[in-house]
Amino acid sequence: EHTIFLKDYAPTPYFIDRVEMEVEIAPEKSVIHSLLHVVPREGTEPGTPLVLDGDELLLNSVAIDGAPLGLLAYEATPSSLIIHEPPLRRFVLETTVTIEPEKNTRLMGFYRSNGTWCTQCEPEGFRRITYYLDRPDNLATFNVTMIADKKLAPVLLANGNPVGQGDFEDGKHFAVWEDPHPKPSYLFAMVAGDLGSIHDSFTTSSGKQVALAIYCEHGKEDRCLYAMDALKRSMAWDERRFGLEYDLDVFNIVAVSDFNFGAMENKGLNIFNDRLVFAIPETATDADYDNVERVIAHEYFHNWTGDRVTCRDWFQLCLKEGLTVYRDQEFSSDERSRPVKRIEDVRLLRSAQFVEDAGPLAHPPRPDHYREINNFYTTTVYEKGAEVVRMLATMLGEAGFRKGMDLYFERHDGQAATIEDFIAAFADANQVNLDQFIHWYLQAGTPQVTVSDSYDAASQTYRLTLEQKTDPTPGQPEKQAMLIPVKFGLIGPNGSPMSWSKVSGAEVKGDLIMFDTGKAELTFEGIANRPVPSLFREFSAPIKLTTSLSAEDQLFLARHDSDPFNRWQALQTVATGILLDAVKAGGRLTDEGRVDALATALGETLEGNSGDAAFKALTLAMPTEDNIAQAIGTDVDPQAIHDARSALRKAISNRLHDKLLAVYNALADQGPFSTAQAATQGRSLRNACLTQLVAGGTEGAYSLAEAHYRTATNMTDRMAALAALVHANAPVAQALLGDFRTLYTADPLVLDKWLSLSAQVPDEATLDRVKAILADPSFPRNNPNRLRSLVGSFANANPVQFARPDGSGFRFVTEFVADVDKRNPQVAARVLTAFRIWRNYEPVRRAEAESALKSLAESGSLSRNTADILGRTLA
Ligand code: BAL
Ligand code: ZN
Repeated sequence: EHTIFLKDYAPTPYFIDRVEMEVEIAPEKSVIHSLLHVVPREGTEPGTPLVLDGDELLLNSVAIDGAPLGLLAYEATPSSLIIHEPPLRRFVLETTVTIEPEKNTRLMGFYRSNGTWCTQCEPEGFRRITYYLDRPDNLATFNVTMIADKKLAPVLLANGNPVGQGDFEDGKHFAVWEDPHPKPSYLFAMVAGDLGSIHDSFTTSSGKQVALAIYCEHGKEDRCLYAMDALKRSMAWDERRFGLEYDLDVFNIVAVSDFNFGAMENKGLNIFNDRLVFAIPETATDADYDNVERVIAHEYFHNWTGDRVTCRDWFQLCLKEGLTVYRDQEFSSDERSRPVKRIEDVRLLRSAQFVEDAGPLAHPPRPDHYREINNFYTTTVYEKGAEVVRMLATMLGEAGFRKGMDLYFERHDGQAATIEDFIAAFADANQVNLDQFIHWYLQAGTPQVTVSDSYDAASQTYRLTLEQKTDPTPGQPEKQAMLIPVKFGLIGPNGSPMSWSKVSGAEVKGDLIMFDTGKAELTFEGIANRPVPSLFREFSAPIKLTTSLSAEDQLFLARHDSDPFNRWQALQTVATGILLDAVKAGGRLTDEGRVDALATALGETLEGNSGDAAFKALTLAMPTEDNIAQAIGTDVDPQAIHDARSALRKAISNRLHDKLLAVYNALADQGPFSTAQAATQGRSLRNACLTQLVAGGTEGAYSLAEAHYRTATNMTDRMAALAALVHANAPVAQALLGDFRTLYTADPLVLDKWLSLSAQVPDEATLDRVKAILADPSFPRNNPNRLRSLVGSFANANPVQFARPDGSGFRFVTEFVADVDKRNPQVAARVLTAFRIWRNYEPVRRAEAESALKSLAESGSLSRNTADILGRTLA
């Protein structure tokens, strides 16, 4: 039912190349008057109807070239406006509709957030504003006149450049915006409201002045300064790295408090969830600052990868998203520590995308069918999409990658393109064949690479055998071998790199093995001693690696590998081995010797010079409970995992106590707050030491953390202490949570941190506390950030309480989904994805999860969003 297939793609018989809109904004009702300049496509037969999309629109009038249409000439259905026999020449279709932004709780189309009128049109929201060809392959220029009460909405913004404004006598005023760049409707935006703002400017490399502004609720202007700084750095970076300049006179950003996405790249008018704009030390953590910088950059970079070159259809979503995530990752890497950024990105990939790829919601970065496109704004499209682009860059090198990007823009600027177009640009610019590579876009599932090796001293040869296999995923029982770039090195006994006289068995280009078959057996000649291989340096491909390396070899890599990612990875691998054995033993550590060896290596990293402070902080973080669950695969018992991980962290804490405390104390004097790298890294290492000390579970550590919380002068330190105590379920945690709530009641974004931590307490009482918070009449039931912070955190970040063996955690979440679905299907469907792991649980929890999901299915009419996720989850 209602499945859309890529193979059915066809251009529309008519297209719209110019839109003139007049929007009268008023409380309760807004009226949209649209002039659509329609052109029949060549070959369109006479009598072919023009079918426009519409959703929850009240149609007032329809005319063609100024002449009203008779009732028989058109038909308005709940989802469309059909013009039965339009002229077979260029004409202007004129419609007037009424909409009710105040009643729009889906937050799709034109809605009101905290008094401000704003839009969200991607992917299919524009049809909730006016009848239109609401699909990404229709590109038009837009002229928008906005009219509103000047007191209620002194600020009137739309896409493009401001070209007119004025006052009316009745207290209303107007503004006219012209966007000269043809764009699809999903990039349309309008904002009207009484907003504060900050202003700045940027001069492009060709000398053009761009006026920059960020708008927000009055009184929060100072919280936007960091975002403005990030914007200017992003603009400069895109010129430096890709030669891409901005192309309008103004660039506006608006922060709103009710928003389904993180942010939206509307042409010249980015609209943001305020949590990704606001950052001051008192309310934002360093992680929040990073996120603001990353998303400001991401949306800005879309101006070229998304807006100037857009997607032909929604199947191509990762054409703009994967590429733009890759670009924002590179920006952050250039601005900060590259190895640290890479480790953080891989952690996210593994904890979110690998899980998605291993479950019922698995899909390729470019899917070939969907029921509800909103459900494809996934970590696979975004993060795996970025990994695929990264592999291209790894194989082609920075110069080759740039050549491909340049050709892509040369060929497709102003067009709606496909993944094939994108890959062709890289293949043609570099004269390489990427036919096999494109399978990364078409095939779901995480390839598993298994490696074994042997060394023959007599012939001085070293053999490396690689095998790849990808498990079946929904709709894809058979998998092809992928082209996997393996960045590698061989390390000799003294820790230095080894070279070879000859290699055979697979194509090796410099430090890259092009592994493109099911199995490859490489032979390296001229190897004087047994080497330890370092494979997938920088995590050169999004795969799961199994090697036959011993814990000793891994610890050798942790000490000697020149690649920081693999030094970190080696420690994680050793820890994972210990944890898997501990889970088997019901949550107890079984091999104290290996724990000692791991602790020693961690201690060396902590005290040594082999990485910056943030790198050291990352090495101290043990694999997450989700990581362990994933490594186990089936019959998962989250309680045993939790116990095993707690035991390992405690053991490490005890063994490293003095070192951790010494580093903690040495970093005590932080000076005034700064976002400079040395300062943020210092905080991150100091807080990682504190967290690790708290994991030891001693009164002393709890007191230290409580003092850290109480004396903190910034949110990073305050949250770090509170989170450490919450995750340890320390007795003082509840009192401090209460204190935190009292301190920040008036600040919704900080309250989100409280909601999230309250939901993460690993304690039986948490579920009842979460229910009580949600039932409080003052809880903002329609704000996506609040709902996600509370229930999203419970479902995704409290594995033991979500998966309570009595099923009450599951039922709480499915009942929540059923309720929220009535108002905001996107939020409901997103929370429901927490069940994508349900089949991996041991039988008791599995049965409870299934029963909760089945009750949801029987609970009545669900939105298409939620029904789609539920159907696939249960399939
Ligand atoms: N396009 C939706 C928000 C983003 O990915 O930038
Ligand atoms: Zn994006």
